[in-house]
This record gives sequence, C-alpha cells and structure tokens, in this order.
Amino acid sequence: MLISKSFIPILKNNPSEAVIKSHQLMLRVGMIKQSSSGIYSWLPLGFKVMKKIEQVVREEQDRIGVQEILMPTIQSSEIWKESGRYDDYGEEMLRIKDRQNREMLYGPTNEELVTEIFRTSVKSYKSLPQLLYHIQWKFRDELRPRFGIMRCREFYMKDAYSFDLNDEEANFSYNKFFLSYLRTFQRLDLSAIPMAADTGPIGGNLSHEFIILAETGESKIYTDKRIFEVNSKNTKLEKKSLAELRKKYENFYSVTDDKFNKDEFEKNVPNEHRLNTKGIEVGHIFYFGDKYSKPMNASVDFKGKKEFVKMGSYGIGVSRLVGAIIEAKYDDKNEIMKWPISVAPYECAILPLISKNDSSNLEKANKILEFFKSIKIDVIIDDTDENFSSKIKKFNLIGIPFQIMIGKKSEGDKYEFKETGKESKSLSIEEISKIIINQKKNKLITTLEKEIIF
Ligand code: 5CA
Repeated sequence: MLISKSFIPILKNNPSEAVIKSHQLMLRVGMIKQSSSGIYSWLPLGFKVMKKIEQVVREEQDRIGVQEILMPTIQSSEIWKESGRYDDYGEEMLRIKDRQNREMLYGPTNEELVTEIFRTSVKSYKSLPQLLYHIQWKFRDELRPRFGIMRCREFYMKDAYSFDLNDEEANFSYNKFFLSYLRTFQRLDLSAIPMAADTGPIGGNLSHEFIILAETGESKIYTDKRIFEVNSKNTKLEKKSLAELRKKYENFYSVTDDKFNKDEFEKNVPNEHRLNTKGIEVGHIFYFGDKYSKPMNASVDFKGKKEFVKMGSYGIGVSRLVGAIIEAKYDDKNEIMKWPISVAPYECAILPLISKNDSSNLEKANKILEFFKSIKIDVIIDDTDENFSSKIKKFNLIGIPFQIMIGKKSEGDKYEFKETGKESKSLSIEEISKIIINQKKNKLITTLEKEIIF
C-alpha cells in the first residue's frame, strides 16, 4: 500500500474535543470519524485494527469449542417481554416501530434471542453443553457517551452464551471462558485481570470483569498486586485444572468499586501489595442459572424430567479494545504509539527518501514490498516527498511496529531498520524479515490442538 493512495486523513494537531489519548489519537490519525453522538464510522486504519482484534477473539473462542453464529441487530420486543426485561432495561434500549406498528428494538445484548434459538431446537440433555457466540454490533443509548469508542452508543461486541444441565457443568463452561479470556488478552499484549464485579442489568450473582490498568479508565479498582504474577500457561481444558486456575486468581483480593469493602481490603492485602487505581473493562462474564431459561421455558428432557437449562453469558468489547490498547501502549511524552504485532494495521512501514529527480529509493521500497508480500508481511510505503524526520514522526504516531528507512545511508544491501521507539540498526532485508516473522510467530496460537470437548 502506498500512503499517497490510502485513505488515512491525518490531522496536524490533536483535536480539541477529545480528552483521553486513545480518542485523540484515533481522530488524529484518521481511524474513526464521528457521525453523531456516540456513533462512529470506522476508516481503513481503525477498521483494520478492529478486524484483527476480532480475529484473535474468534480464534480463541473456536479454540475452546464455542460455535459461531450470527444473530440480527434488530430484535422483536416479544421475547424481551417474556423474560421480563423489556420494561426493566429502560432508556438505554433503542426502541423502534416497524410499518406494521410492531415493537422492535436494536439489540443491546442477546440473552433472550439466543435462548429463543436454543429452546426451539434443543430438547435433550444429551446435546449439552451448547456454547454459542456471535460478533455483532450492539446499541445502548448511553446517558453520557464519551471518550470516543470507549463508551459509545453503537459498539462491536463478541457475546457468547452457554447452556448446561446443572450448576456443576455450567461452572465448567464458565471456567472455560475464564481461561479463554486470559489467553485472548495475552495475545493482544494486554495484562487483563479478572475481578469480582456487579452484574447490573444482565443479572445473576457470579461475575468477573476483565480489567486492564489505565489512568483514564472508568472503573475504580482495588487489588492485590500479586495477582499480576498468576500464570495460566499450563492450564488444561479440564474441570480440575480450570477450577484451580480460577482459585489462584480468586485467592487475591481484587474488586471493582461496587464490590469494594475497606475492612476486607485492609485485612486481606498487606500494605505493600495494595493497589488502588483505575482500569478499563474489556470483558465481562456472567453466570445467571435459570434467570432467562425459566421465564422463557428453555428446558431439556433429563431422564424423563424437565430441567431448565443453566446459562451464562460472556462479553468482550471488540471495538472498545481498539481504544484500550492505545491507552495501554501509547507513550504520551514522546508521542509514540506501537501496536502489538497481532493487531497492527500494517506490520512494517518503508520510508524512502524521495526527491524530484531521483526515484531510485522508491523503486527499492517497491522491491522490498514485493518480497514482504511473498512472506506475508503487511507493508505500507510512505511515497511522499517529506523528509525522514516528518515521515518517522508520522509513523510513530500511526503506531506501525517496524520501520525501514531508505536514504543516503543505505549502502549495498543494508538498510536502517528500527522497531518503533527504539534505536535503529543497519541490517539486510533477510535479517529484517526474520525479526518481524519471529515477533509474529510469538503472537500466533501456539497450538491449535483439539482442546474441544464435545
Ligand atoms: N450480555 C453480556 C455478556 S455477553 C453483556 O452484555 N455484558 S456487558 O454489558 O458487560 O458488555 C460486554 C462488553 O462490551 C464490556 O465488557 C465492554 O468491554 C463492552 N461495552 C459495553 N458497553 C459499551 C459501550 N457503551 N461502548 C463500548 N463498549 C462497551
């Protein structure tokens, strides 16, 4: 891709309407554009990052045996009346009437619709567990949409739903998602910690929010710092192993402010390990038993007896993650962003120095691009006539993880190469490609071995 042909509308200065760095940067480098309050268009750079995040989320859902479906954004009010949430959900729900005067709504979440799909098809306990997910736009008419796509009205979410015969099996499903979420955020280079949290309008009494630390986050958190050292690496997708992992986390006091209790915090966490800060909620998992299955009559036959299925739901804010990664990775002081290679809009930028009567550096850049294409490294070339320092500044802001400079200094087959934000080195294209490929490998799923237990 040539930057001159790309649709990347970069602004000279930070837009004044944005107060947090992710919102500023996303507007500044043209990742999004607001269309109305809390509603955004996604431009190529932002869309690419979001799609890459979506793919990581998808792979980690598939890996634990969740099956992908796609439910519509518009739902009928009937099922919400059955569950009793139509009135409870209040003004956050966008209600619409169709031409037949039927009450419809733009889905803020999908517990009812997925329960309706389940109950018409599954009749026997032998088909359980069923784990389903979709990745779809949601709409919540937030009272105060703010911080760009972090708290907006239309957002992209992965939501999964589990159906089990009893509490024990449902707990197993819950724990599978618990592990899957840890893996997902690790692949995005985020250190997300699970915290006991309030269940709000989704309901139930067991729930964990997955939070990443950020000064600009909206969630207040109280935690034992040692929770960051818990390791999930050798956890198997088995009941015992998963229960042990959750226990390891739950051994440390770690809550959001709606669950905070000062005495308990001080009793359980030695002074030197206490951390009271802010964070961003990037995922939230819930267990609510038969809250929906009972009123909606979703049951299975278990040896001649009717059993209401036990359900949980599991959300990840796919679009919010774009902003959350910026909050976690952006170096404010030096104005440098570096996307994790797993979601970078381009993996490498080539910056040739170009003058009016000499395009030889651009030709070299095109050759490298062709080679990188063949080994699946995604490249953007800055083919403008700007000088090095403004090109570097631009790509520091866009956050491409690697940069190759082609100028007077490039001799023979060596090029100035740097990881964004670090010192440059003189290396050959083969050496450069090895470095990039190695970093990419670290972020792939290491094993796609069948962990799925059907
Ligand atoms: N049905 C459940 C689980 S699927 C549910 O809706 N959970 S939720 O309300 O916690 O939303 C899941 C995730 O979506 C949140 O963790 C958050 O990352 C993201 N999210 C929620 N509201 C917004 C919003 N207004 N803007 C951007 N992202 C949001």
